[in-house]
Amino acid sequence: MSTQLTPDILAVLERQGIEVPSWAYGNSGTRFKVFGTPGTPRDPFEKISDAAQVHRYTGLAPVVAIHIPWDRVDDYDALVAHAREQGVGIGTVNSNTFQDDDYKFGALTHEDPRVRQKAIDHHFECIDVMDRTGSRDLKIWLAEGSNYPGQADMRGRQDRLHESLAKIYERLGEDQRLVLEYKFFEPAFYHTDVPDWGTSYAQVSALGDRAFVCLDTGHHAPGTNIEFIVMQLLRLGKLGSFDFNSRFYADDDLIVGAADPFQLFRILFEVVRGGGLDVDSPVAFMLDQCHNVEDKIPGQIRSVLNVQEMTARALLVDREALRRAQLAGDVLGANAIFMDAFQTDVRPALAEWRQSRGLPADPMAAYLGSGYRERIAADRVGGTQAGWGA
Ligand code: RM4
Ligand code: MN
Repeated sequence: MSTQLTPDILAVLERQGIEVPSWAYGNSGTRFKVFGTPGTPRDPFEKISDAAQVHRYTGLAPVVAIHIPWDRVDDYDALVAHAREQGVGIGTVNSNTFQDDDYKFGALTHEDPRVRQKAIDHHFECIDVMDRTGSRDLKIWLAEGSNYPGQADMRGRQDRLHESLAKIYERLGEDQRLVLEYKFFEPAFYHTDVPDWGTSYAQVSALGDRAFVCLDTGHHAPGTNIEFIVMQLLRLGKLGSFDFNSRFYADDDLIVGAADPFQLFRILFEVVRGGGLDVDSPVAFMLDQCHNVEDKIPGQIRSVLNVQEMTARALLVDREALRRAQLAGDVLGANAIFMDAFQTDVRPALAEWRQSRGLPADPMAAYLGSGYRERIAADRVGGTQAGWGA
């Protein structure tokens, strides 16, 4: 076994689990066109079967996040049993208040108490689902804001958001958590009610210890130093989860580590530095991606491997040497230590380690050779658009 990955590093990698999103397996697209893929899942059960393939070949994706109502089923016990049979579990439950006419001018922030209550009730339904699936986290992303200056009372909306979130939070069980995701724009183009980590932090801090921030890597203005936010939230004990993806322009939801591998490295270095991979870490690592033109299961396999590879590289940083260089004011020396780890190819060592644990050295090739893709293409006719159209 190569000595590059020390037992300490392997111990961290061993317990790494990345939650995959059920919606990544359905057809998705842009507002211009949604391209169909042969074998697209027709229901939440089939989405879970597909997600389980990712875990089967990588050992990295033991949990599937679901989205309500997209993944609403009559029998959640059956969904849990199905997931278990496939070797995975059900993780974070995501709420959805962005596809109902009533929510045109807001949901949890709406001026009308009836609409607010409807949105709160939807979250109560999500908590009921969590009780059935044994999920820990309720993740809330809000599509709320306004398009024109003067259109909305931004201050009043912040107050109503707090009141609505407090009602939802109160309903959570002792072992359950609320994570609030921010996004700087879209679908609203002038103001957004939870645009940044500071707003999310202010809102969750006002709720209590079991409320955290969710950081979606695609939800910042270009040029934002995301690893600084990671550092700060870990420092404050309020980083609850990541939605990993990558972007060139806006919220592109591309494969994590594809657009900017170095940024992923910098983020994961701060995760390591801040204890985000420790045994008792509160951080859930999730993907939030859409595979519009590439095959979905291979897209997810690529994604979890990207996270694993970059985690390994982040763990390779010689932090003691780095600290010495920092204290000595050795600017280029410190930077060189950092870059050395980033430039290290860990793929052969990871393949070897994977094999030693009974996993395929090359998960992508193993999946492509398994015949699963051909089987679902033949078996499933009339797949649904498992995301945006549902
Ligand atoms: C949003 C946000 C959420 C995800 C939806 C599908 O932009 O990132 O996390 O649930 O998309
Ligand atoms: Mn997200």
